Amino acid sequence: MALISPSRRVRRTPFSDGNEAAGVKAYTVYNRMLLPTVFRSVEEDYRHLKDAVQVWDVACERQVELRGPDAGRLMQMLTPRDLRSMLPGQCYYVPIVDETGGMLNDPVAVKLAEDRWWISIADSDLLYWVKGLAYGFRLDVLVDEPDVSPLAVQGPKADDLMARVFGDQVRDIRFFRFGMLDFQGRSLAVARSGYSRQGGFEIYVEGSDLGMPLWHALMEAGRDLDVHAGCPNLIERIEGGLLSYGNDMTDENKPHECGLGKFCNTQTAIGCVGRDALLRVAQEGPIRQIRAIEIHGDRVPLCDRPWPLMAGEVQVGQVTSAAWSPDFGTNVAIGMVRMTHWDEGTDLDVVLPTEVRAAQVWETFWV
Ligand code: THG
Repeated sequence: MALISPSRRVRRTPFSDGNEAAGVKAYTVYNRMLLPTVFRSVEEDYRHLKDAVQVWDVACERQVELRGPDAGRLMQMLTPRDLRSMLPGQCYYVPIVDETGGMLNDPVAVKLAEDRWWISIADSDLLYWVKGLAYGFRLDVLVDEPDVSPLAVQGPKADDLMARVFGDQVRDIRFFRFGMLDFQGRSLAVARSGYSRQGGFEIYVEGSDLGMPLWHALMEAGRDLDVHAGCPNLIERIEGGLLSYGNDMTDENKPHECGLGKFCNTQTAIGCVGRDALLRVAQEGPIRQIRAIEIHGDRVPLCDRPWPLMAGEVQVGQVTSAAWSPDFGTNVAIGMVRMTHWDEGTDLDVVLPTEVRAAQVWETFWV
């Protein structure tokens, strides 16, 4: 593909200079912001992520901040996950749904205090929906996008690298919890989370001015750990079954179709605007669902449009993410499959742009 033309509409991040110095080879656009996709090659980046430690510019995971007495009430209006037992210091992966139960986003909610939340969004304009609800319901809450840019540290050596920069307290942070840790006299939320299965942290960098100082501190502290700039890796995230909003699901899908039923408490999530719409699917279950798909044969191309999944002449689903996995020696993929064909081991055909391939449905991902 051709290059992306730089312009004001495609926002740079506080770490873009670091990516460029590290030799970023390709970007995508996410929340109207640059997101690196390749440094050395997708496969070299994959190997290095699984063996060492990487620093990822995920500033494009923008925050929608809710501040004020009605912040908690507004947050519960957005999601069918029951938030009543969530404490400050916790992060929750939360489906966000509209009044029809359709998925608008699948962010990480960060509870800073009873009256202050961040919604760390995937790629959709959630800010306008949240502002609309706050205004329409006359809620006592401020909604905006603060100057907060997540920087992820991912890989098996992430704990060691982070301890060198933030101290040994990082080792005590539990999964999907955060602590407030000091960097250059400023207090930053540091969570054990991230868009990989290799383990690691996300630093919510508050203040763009801190971006490059923190980037350099991590790179220098990790020299002997073979730290390198990286980015969410297509192969690794498909193996791990991490979904990509806009690719693997859209507002046409209910959370249960996305395998996110475990993050829905539709009976008790009182106040969620999509609650009534979701009650039926919560009771009866979905009629199509996300599945791990193995595509036989040699390396498939990048999936930039849905690839039909066929049972003979009948379309029974689609593949929306796919990549060659060096570790599993096959093509790993994510698809949405109709109930009649979603059982483990079902043989299907997948229609690639230039050929038809044999494919197989799996109940679990490659983890
Ligand atoms: N971190 C933060 N913000 C984000 C992402 C992130 N915003 C965009 C995007 N990623 C949102 N999507 C996801 C998808 C999956 C997960 C997190 C965000 C994830 N899921 C685990 C799972 O499904 O097993 C853990 C869920 C859990 O147990 O609660 O981590 O990565 N800040």
